[in-house]
Amino acid sequence: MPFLDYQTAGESHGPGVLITITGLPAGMRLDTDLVNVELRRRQGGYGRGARQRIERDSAEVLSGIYRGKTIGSPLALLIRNRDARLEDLEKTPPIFTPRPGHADLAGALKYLTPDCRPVLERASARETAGRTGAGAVAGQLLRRATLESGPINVFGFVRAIGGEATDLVVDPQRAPELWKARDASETYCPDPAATKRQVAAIRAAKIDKDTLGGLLECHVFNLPPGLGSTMDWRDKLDARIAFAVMSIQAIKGVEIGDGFSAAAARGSNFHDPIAFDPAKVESPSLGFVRSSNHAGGTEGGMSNGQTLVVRAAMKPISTLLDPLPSVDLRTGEPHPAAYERSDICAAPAASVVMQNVVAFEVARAFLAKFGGDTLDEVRWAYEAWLTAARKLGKP
Ligand code: EPS
Repeated sequence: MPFLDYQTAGESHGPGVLITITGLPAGMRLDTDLVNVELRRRQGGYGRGARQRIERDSAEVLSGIYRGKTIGSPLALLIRNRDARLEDLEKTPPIFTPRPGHADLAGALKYLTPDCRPVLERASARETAGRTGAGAVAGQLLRRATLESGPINVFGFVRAIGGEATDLVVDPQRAPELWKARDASETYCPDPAATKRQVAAIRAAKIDKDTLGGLLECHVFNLPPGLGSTMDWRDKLDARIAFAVMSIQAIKGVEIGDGFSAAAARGSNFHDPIAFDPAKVESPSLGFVRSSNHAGGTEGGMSNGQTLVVRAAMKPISTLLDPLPSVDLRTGEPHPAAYERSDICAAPAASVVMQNVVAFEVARAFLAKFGGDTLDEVRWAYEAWLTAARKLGKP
């Protein structure tokens, strides 16, 4: 049985972005409309540039489906680029003056070329359309495999943009309401007052010919304990999630739970006391409740039955209308960095990417524990394990 994995291919202005997912169980109905909802959400958010008015991202299924359901073979999805002009020399000129903050300089030196174009085409966040598509499929798998006992759901949103933050406390009981508020927000922040401040901050940055980053957050609800592993460092759930989130374009920091602020805490105030509530034994937490969640839902590299909380810091977009000093790679002479069409702020889009890459990592860990050739076998394995775990400690 293959292990759940995926690859993306495609350049920003090439014909499209291709996603191949391997290791999906057979018998899962794939709702491409739901994949497309995530793709379109990723294209949006206040602060996006003109490119997103050209693109109409939607996924075409190339393989892996028979009569609407997965068959266990690799699932290939194609998202076509409308702005496909990579082979048009007039429209995609070479770039010889690397932008500080982009992949341009490191990539040009790595591939021994003064033209940054080939590297930036792949480094571009266009590639995250592929990761969003893969995560949207994984999110469906998670929900379908866990429907009976409380579906695993992943909720990503924007916490702050350019320092304008919401202090919203995410209550899993209010999840549907938060979802609605996020989807009504131009910055994907489920707090209307903070949204207004964030929009104003992006507008001000645009007037100043500048760019902004932000703080993104993701919560995974109904996560059972025991996903990931403490036996091998490569299988630790928190480590895999940190890796996946850090790999999103422009992310410079990732934390789980209290993250960096844990460094200043005392153990007695930090660790989350354990209690047992028999009324919650049927929930994915198996009745083990905590009065706090500083750990962010993982202990020892495994989920612990609490909500998983991940936060990521995104740096400001590196393409600046008022470019920073750089160098012409052909001559070594000083020259302002290149400018080409870009976004002012892509934090809302990145929160969608983050939600989906986290969903993929959770699905990977879920199948590592409960995997089977068919979705039914995955469901049975999960239900059988829940039944056995609920008997723990009972005579
Ligand atoms: C990007 C530059 C812009 C963004 C792009 C990422 O593209 P373009 O140069 O075509 O205007 O729009 O992001 C996407 C295309 C996308 O779909 O997210 C960059 O330099 O990284």
